[in-house]
Amino acid sequence: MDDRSAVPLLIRALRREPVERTPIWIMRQAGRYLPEYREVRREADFLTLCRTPDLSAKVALDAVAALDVDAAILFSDILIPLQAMGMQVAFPESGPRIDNPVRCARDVAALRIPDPEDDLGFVAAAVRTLRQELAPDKAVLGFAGAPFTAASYMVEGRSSRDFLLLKSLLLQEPMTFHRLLEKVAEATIACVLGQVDAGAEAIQLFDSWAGCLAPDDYEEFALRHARTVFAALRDRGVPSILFASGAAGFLECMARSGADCIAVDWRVDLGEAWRRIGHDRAIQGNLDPIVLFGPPPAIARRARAILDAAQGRPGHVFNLGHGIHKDTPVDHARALIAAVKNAAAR
Ligand code: 1CP
Repeated sequence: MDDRSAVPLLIRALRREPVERTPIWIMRQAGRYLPEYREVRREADFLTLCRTPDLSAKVALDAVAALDVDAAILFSDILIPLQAMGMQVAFPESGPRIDNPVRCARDVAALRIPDPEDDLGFVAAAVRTLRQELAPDKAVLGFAGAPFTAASYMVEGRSSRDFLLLKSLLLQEPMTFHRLLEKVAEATIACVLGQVDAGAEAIQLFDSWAGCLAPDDYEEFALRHARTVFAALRDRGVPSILFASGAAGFLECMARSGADCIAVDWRVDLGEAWRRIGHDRAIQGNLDPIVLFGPPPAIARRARAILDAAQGRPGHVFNLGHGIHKDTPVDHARALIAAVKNAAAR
């Protein structure tokens, strides 16, 4: 096979094929810790960046150039599709905010299902540019929020510590809450299939806040609706990744999501997590992002420990256990990537 027709390393690993080395990418790899990103942000606010395909593709490609990771991830946000559903989303310095949160059945009924071309054409255009510009051995990753995490922003209107409004709705009006999640799942399917049609070769769903749920509630309210999305991706034959943070209490449940790969954080040992998930699924993770604030030899040692826990089994994708911190020294991120790549040569 020549280079052009080669399947990217990350995609082969997600299919659990034996690979020459463990692929690596970094959650939130395009962001404020990169000088190239800060440069672009001086000229454009965050929403403009997301809605302008050339700028979105540029910052995603800049991150790949700066780090030499094995994938570019679409530069967008999990709140962008919510805007297309009718939510008023703003991204001030203090973090994202929704000014018309969902609080009752009437609010749920008013939500629209976006059309991937009419409402999110700028996303498709960014993905197409990424696939054109990126080296063929590197993968283009699309993403969306998992329905539960997307709904958590829709109900709370911002990020939350205790998810009081969200859990109150879940407890007081479970049918309304399910209806909301069904609609978000439907919108998410439109959104990720739009990305696939534009050239995304794998899709990750971020269930960043699912760790606030008890295992039974995770199964009923988060897993059920994530499954709907993964079933739609399965029909397209596109490998999928499910990330949740703080998920040690329900890893076995995540393994039943229909995702090909489960992404875990650092609060669980990778070897143990993989046994619980089952070796018939790929696994992604799981370095604590704050380890990148330590000295490079310590970063390499901890990366090695994670590779050892994976035991060279096919299906491990190296990543952090959550998004990279905005104050991370870029050299330390590079040291991690070098350590993971060089491990294969050992
Ligand atoms: O320039 C800026 O100041 C904006 C900061 C920023 C960036 C760079 C936001 C606001 N979003 C993003 C991009 C982003 N968000 C990407 C693409 C970049 C990449 O990965 O290279 C992705 C995949 C996301 C996904 C995302 N957005 C998640 C899931 C990942 C996670 O870390 O858990 C979540 C929870 C969000 C919401 C959001 N958007 C922005 C911020 C600061 C946040 C988190 C706020 C919070 O804690 O609630």
